[in-house]
Amino acid sequence: MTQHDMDRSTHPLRDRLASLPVRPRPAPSPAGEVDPVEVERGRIRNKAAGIEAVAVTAQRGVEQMGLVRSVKTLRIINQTEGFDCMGCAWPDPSPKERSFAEFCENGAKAVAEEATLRRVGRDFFAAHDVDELVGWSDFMLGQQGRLTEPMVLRAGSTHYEPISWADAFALVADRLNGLASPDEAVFYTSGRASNEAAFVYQLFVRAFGTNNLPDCSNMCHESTSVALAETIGIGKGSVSLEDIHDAELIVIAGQNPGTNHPRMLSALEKAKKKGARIVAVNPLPETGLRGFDNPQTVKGLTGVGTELADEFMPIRLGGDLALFQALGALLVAADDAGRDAIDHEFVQRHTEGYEQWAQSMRELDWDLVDRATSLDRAQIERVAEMFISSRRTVVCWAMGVTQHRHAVATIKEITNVCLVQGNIGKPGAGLCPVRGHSNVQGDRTMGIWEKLPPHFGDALEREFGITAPTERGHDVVNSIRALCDGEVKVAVSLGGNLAAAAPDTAVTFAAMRNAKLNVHIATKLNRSHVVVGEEALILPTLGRTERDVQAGGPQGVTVEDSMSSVHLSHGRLDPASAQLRSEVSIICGIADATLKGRGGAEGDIDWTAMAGDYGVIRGHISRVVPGCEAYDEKVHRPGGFVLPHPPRDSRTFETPSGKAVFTTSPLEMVTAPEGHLVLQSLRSHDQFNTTIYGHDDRYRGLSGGRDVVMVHPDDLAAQGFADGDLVDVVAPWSDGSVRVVHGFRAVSYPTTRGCVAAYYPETNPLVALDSTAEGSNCPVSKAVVVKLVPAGQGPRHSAIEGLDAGEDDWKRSEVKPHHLS
Ligand SMILES: Nc1nc2c(c(=O)[nH]1)N[C@H]1C(S)=C(S)[C@@H](COP(=O)(O)OP(=O)(O)OC[C@H]3O[C@@H](n4cnc5c(=O)[nH]c(N)nc54)[C@H](O)[C@@H]3O)O[C@H]1N2
Ligand SMILES: Nc1nc2c(c(=O)[nH]1)N[C@H]1C(S)=C(S)[C@@H](COP(=O)(O)OP(=O)(O)OC[C@H]3O[C@@H](n4cnc5c(=O)[nH]c(N)nc54)[C@H](O)[C@@H]3O)O[C@H]1N2
Ligand SMILES: [Mo]
Repeated sequence: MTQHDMDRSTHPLRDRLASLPVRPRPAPSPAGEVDPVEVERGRIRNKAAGIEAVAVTAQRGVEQMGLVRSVKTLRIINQTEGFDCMGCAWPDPSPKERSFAEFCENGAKAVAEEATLRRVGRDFFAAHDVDELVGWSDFMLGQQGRLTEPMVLRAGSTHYEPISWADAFALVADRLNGLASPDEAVFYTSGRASNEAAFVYQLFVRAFGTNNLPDCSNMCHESTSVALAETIGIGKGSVSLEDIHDAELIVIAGQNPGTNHPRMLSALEKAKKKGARIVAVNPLPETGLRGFDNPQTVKGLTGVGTELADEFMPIRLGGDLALFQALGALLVAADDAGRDAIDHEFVQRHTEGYEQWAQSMRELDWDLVDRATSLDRAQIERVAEMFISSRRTVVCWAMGVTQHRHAVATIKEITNVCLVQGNIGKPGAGLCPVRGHSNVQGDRTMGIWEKLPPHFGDALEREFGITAPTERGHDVVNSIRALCDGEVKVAVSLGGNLAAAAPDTAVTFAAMRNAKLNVHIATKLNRSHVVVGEEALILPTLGRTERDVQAGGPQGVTVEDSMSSVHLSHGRLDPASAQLRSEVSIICGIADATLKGRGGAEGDIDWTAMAGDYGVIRGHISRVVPGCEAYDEKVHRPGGFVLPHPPRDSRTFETPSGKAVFTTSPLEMVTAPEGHLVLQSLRSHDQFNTTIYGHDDRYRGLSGGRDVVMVHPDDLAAQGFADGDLVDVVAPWSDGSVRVVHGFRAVSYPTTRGCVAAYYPETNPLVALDSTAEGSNCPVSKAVVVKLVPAGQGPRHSAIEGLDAGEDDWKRSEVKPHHLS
């Protein structure tokens, strides 16, 4: 076996690609020669945040926004009268408990990227053709600043040129209405879109006639949504911020909060001070998991912070399923031995399937556990004792759990372990999937989903008189497949950067270039805007920091955080350009142009009224979206409101049997043949997904570049490499294809043996499109079997049969932007 199984669909990737037209590759840009990075090594930090974080916040703010604007902007992040930080989905404390500065270093960087004073105008597009821009790094593209006016790339043209809004809408309408079927278009959403934008978008798409609504969630927490819906009847986490504060035991598996959810550290610190114990499960000793210097306290600023994790479990990639089975087995064994380890009353009243699960736990193969986790058995036993002695346990997880082939099974096992101790629907306990994008959960609540729930479709039909499509639409991976196949011809994106965020870069690029029309509603230039087919549009939009004034006056939008709390967000800054339109207004413009000529109910939808006053949209939301009754009134309450969550609120489980479900899953793990390693792709401290803020992964002590692979010193030695050697990273797949990225700096790093780490999106070319999680179709971004070979000795190109695949498409050249000194 060269790679653990790919999805053996009846239509494998190689057949699919054979039909793609071979397009000429763009010529390398003059700056396209990539110099290998010289990574500077610093100390791996013991503690997150502290005074250094304050300094970086100030520096990045001033670089992008200037001093006055920085102060003005940072002051209103996450305040009730200000805007919701777009840095992550971690909840805000209640209005009373909010500090003056309710944001973190990385939230401030996210804001600075949007509120930047840099601009991309028509001169920029006249000076640089699309093929040149493909060769620019993500960092370079993003650093150009905010988009300022609608731009079109006409068929056969090499440069984007200005277009009026009316002509842009007419063009989209014409191409959409010219399709043989509405299913020939896909409509992607990234999780920054507001609830109002998401609602009108999905309404338009369904009125148009398709459920092709892929979203970033398909690459993110989809495994969570699937596993929780099946076991507890709702695909969302069950804890509030207070539950974190009140927990006795908090487990953090597959998550790097110090970088990706820094405000979570304040909550952990609070819990810790109240006596909670914290267990971190991670192949990497991530900085925030160890200690925290709260920059909002004097102690924190002077470095007298809090030690966070009591146990750090250096697990092997993909080992969490085995770990949670082991914990379950130890709980069952303790109960069998007469100890008080299981909440039998809860199990009996509220669950089904316990006996079968408990029996499978008794039969657990401990040798497999050892191999799958590479953890010390004594440590697993210590942690099991922590579970037994805790009456209130919270388990948190993120991408280290969701982006594996057996992710759904792993999350079901986490659920089993919570259910067996009754750790759900009581204070201080529960399941805590930590979402990524600041409104990714809200977008799903508003109906952004390729699987339209029947009750939601019925409600749309009642409210608008339309006939909602019933077939399942395309998720992200299937959208890319359908684009390759030529079945989908128009790709619209509400935010995001699908071409860079999706797996299998060469395949994804080919898919995007096979489109007839790509439409991007975006704040900033990114790679997806230049990896396009025949025609393309860039429609520049207001960001969340900016004032949004419509016919009905100033507008606010609503968002939902990771803990189902919904609240208003008001932009306060002047728009980056007078030509910008809000997301809602752009979507309504497209919808109006596309549908208004139609007879029937979809021709009657009043898009102008919705665009003029978002209160009208909230009225529709209150009648369509479950749990959102009296929506407009409730979101205007200070701090907003919390959506219902039956398991959390009343231990009610809306499963077919009305009970929470114990599930049994076979123990799966990630194995690699001799001489191979397992690679995970993750985020540095200086990026937001595909938006690269800089090249300083400060907590990990790495700076100067991103083409880096972190390897255990013994693995480096075993493969004959020294710290700092240049390598090609080669991924052989079970269908015989080989994917490669070149010239990465191998650095010695304390990761679990056999496991290596490198940054996303630079390593997306290695992830095969068909390698997805069972049950959720989420790309397996955290387990790619690779071999490291000396730089220059790897294959020159990825060999994906049927595709003229070159790594040339993914240039990482670092050219200095003209207006940066
Ligand atoms: N500043 C900043 N904030 C962000 C983002 C950002 O890019 N920058 N992105 C946002 C988004 S969309 C998301 S989804 C979240 C992502 O938040 P995270 O999930 O924290 O993001 P990753 O960087 O992918 O980190 C995965 C973590 O899981 C660990 N891990 C990997 N594989 C395994 C495994 O098999 N088992 C275990 N136990 N651990 C594993 C990795 O070592 C790493 O610490 O953050 C959100 N917030
Ligand atoms: N290998 C690998 N791949 C991964 C992951 C991984 O860990 N490893 N993580 C996956 C995850 S968790 C996610 S969520 C996806 C992320 O996938 P996406 O959400 O598609 O990617 P982002 O980089 O967050 O999108 C950034 C772009 O959004 C646009 N934007 C920013 N703000 C706004 C706004 O307010 N409105 C609009 N309309 N546009 C805006 C800007 O143009 C910016 O360039 O990537 C996934 N891909
Ligand atoms: Mo995400």
